[in-house]
Amino acid sequence: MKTALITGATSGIGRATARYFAKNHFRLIICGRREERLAELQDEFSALTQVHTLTFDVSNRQAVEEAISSLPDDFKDIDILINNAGNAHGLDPIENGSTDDWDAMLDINVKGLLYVSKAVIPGMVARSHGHIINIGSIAGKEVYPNGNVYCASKHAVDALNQGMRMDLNQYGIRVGAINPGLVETEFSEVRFKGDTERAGNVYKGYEPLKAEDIADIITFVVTRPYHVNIADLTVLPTAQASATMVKKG
Ligand code: NDP
Ligand code: 8X3
Repeated sequence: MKTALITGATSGIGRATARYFAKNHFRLIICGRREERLAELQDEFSALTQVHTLTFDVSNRQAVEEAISSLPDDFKDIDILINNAGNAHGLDPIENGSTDDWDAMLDINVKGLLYVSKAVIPGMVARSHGHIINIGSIAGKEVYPNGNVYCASKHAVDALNQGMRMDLNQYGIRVGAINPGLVETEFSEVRFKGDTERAGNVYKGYEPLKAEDIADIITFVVTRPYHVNIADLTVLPTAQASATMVKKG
């Protein structure tokens, strides 16, 4: 049985991926800050597989180290790491951007991904086996107006995905990125700080991706034979041609 650790499993892409993995009977370590949601998911999945929950903020280095080192023996050997936790905070021109928003995006999307990877990679290296999937974005391939720091954080994920793949190549560890376009999740609610009307408008007038679409692809990627590494995949709704071009109506 494979063991998978998913960050950001309480919502959106991470939660949908956890559901797909549970159906595939992967042993699951589900992570997030919202403990009640993790408990609900543990109940939901426990008939299908073994589940362990870890409640921590990925941007808190000490909390990350303590959480990963607290894993019970059955869950310690992580085969698959899904670096998914992340969000956008704000959508403002650079001259008006909030430094708190900038800190949050860089601390969570970049440093958080690094802290979790740092805690998990040594076990993969010791076993010469493992698969890391970094959730990037179309925003890591292109920059769009007012996306400045979020785009920078996802460009950093793109660079780290390439760097990790090179450095871990000698250990036979697979590393790849999935870069979604517009997916209807809690992402825009977080970006617009709870303004549900503005968030809802992001997904109106066309058919956005669903979290399950990405989860299905992640499940495909992790179930390829071990010599196959899907290194970098961009997935857009059919209505979306680029970060800034969406056919509506
Ligand atoms: P959601 O807001 O639905 O989910 C985000 C998840 O990240 C939640 O489970 C949240 O858990 C977790 N998270 C956020 N901050 C932290 C933190 N500081 N510590 C621990 N966990 C955290 O958004 P998505 O599912 O859409 O986003 C998942 C990933 O996909 C992100 O990396 C995002 O950038 C990326 N993405 C999303 C796209 C979209 O259009 N939706 C497109 C391209 C990429 P909790 O709040 O419980 O901590
Ligand atoms: C999320 C997609 O286009 O809102 O990464 O940046 S976008």
